[in-house]
Amino acid sequence: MASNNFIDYVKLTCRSGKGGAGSHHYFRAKGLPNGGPDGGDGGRGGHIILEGNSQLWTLLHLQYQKHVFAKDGEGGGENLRSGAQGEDIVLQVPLGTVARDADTGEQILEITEQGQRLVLVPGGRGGLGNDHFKTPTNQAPSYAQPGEPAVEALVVLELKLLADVGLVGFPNAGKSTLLSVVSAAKPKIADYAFTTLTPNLGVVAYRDYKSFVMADIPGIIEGAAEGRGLGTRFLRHIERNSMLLFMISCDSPDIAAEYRVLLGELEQFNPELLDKTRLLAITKTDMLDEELEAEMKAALPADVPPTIFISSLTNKNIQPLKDMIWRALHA
Ligand SMILES: Nc1nc2c(ncn2[C@@H]2O[C@H](COP(=O)(O)OP(=O)(O)OP(=O)(O)O)[C@@H](O)[C@H]2O)c(=O)[nH]1
Ligand SMILES: [Mg+2]
Repeated sequence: MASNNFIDYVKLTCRSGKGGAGSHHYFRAKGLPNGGPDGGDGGRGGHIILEGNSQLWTLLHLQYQKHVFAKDGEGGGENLRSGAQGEDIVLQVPLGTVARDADTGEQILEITEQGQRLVLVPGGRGGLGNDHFKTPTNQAPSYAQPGEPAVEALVVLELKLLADVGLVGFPNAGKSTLLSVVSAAKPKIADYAFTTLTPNLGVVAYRDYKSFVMADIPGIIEGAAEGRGLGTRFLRHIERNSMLLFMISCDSPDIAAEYRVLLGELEQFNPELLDKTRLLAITKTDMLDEELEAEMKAALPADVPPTIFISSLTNKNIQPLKDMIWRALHA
């Protein structure tokens, strides 16, 4: 099976660093056997930090990093020397990453901006050395604080909005071909059903340095909700897309019927998918002459979404399609 470059969910076992202990040392020098307390503070344990990186689009790079352990802080020393801080771990994540407690599902934080750094799991604070505890009546406290313990957490990272537009269509409709034409993505393309086995993502450059993200998913067939074909599991990948582009080949025997089958399968998977804005692209129209295309346009029923006739092969109407998508995304 093709490797999956579409990781939008990872579970990490995290442990921050424990705080270093405060020292309970006494100053000693020749001729001064009973000096005052001079124990330094312990260093803070390492945090686990998330940092927003706008160059990342998935959580793929964290897929195999199941354990994330930061370093402990060092203990305080004599002569008021503070212990070194445990090194923080900084994980780069795409914008739109949400971190949740894996057990309760509660949201811990969300990364929304480039360079934004938030502490996911705080390191334990270092303990205070005995110097802090001297009082008028006790000039030689033997007490120093221990460091705070490390924090362990099972954390889920999820991408909230992975792509702006999801492609929906029967196998062979030309979904992957469109993605390969409008983005730098190189999905597998072939003239048999179920070429795409796992979703592909592409960044579509739009006029004046703008962009949107397109998700190409496996083809859907009638009965997919009951497990036919590749089933509908992968539809979860388009649940968070802002809009859906339906794609139907112009050689479909019945465009309206094909559209209704797709809609029905989506609805069975999750009725909320039908709340999204829909557009329809009739594909491979390089195979049509003008007369036939006009006839097909006229025959489209009123209940299909706004429709455009495209060809990825000849680039026909690809820019107008991008314009339609952009307008739908920013309506
Ligand atoms: N003539 C013509 N053929 C096209 C066009 N777009 C795609 N095709 C062909 O249609 C076949 C299927 O294309 P894919 O992009 O793999 O289709 P898909 O929808 O991704 O299919 P699955 O991954 O199986 O769901 C390939 O042989 C493509 O070369 C087009 O605009 N014109
Ligand atoms: Mg495909």
